[in-house]
Amino acid sequence: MLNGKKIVVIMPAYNAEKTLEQTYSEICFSMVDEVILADDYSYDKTKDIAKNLNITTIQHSSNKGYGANQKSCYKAALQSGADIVIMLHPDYQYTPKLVPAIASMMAYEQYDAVIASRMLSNSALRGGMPLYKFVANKFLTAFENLLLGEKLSEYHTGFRGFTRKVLETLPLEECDNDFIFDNEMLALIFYYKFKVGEISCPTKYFPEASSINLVRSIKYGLGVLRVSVLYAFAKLGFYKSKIFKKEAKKLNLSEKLDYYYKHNS
Ligand SMILES: Nc1nc2c(ncn2[C@@H]2O[C@H](COP(=O)(O)OP(=O)(O)O)[C@@H](O)[C@H]2O)c(=O)[nH]1
Ligand SMILES: [Mg+2]
Repeated sequence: MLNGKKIVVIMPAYNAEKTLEQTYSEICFSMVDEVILADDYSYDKTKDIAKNLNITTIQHSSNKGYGANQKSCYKAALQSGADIVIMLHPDYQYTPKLVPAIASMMAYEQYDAVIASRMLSNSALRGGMPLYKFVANKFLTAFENLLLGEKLSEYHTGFRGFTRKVLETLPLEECDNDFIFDNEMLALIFYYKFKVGEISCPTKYFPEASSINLVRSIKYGLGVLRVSVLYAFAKLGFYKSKIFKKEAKKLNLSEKLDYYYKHNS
């Protein structure tokens, strides 16, 4: 709990047996109330390790993808009464020690969503990020900032936090079931005018960590270009793609009016 808010850490996991325990052991349990892991039909011992650690575990009966895995996590977190949800990859590439920093930015109501950026402190290359990923990250970030009219240091980190309101409002079920889910979610957060904060975060690339390969990275990069262009189209009123078409969910009347005026002023 922090400032009366229930803090839940979610872990979308796939073959994370080598790194899960280390990641879990560094979570600050004086603040974090619950950890929920969704196992996307791993072929290693991820789910057994999660159960031994007493982590609330959701088991997919087939491999559904990284986005689908996150959807399962967010649904479970909302059902368990989370006020703030922080996604932490179980591959130990992001330090769990920054969970409290991320949580506090939302628990004290300064931001609706927070990303832990590897690019703010210029430490990504020192942490072992491959040069091609670094250059692609810079290029895609510049492109997306331009088309969204925002100013983030990156859109591609896997360490992020959201308030309950964000998760209840976004039409996440419309989003991709694979890796582009992350980018669609951030675009939607801006589309719905939520406030996004950033903190700097070290990253480490090491053999046991999971990292998408070149082919999947290219697919992801093209997806980011597509999401950015579709965002601009939706904003300009040319064309509303599936994720931008849906009205905000679960808003009460005053919130709906607020939303309407923000989008029509
Ligand atoms: N469901 C699912 N999850 C995956 C897959 N590949 C990786 N993951 C999980 O998603 C997280 C992010 O993927 P990762 O490969 O680490 O990406 P990167 O480090 O951001 O390049 C990891 O911590 C994995 O547990 C996959 O094919 N399916
Ligand atoms: Mg990784």
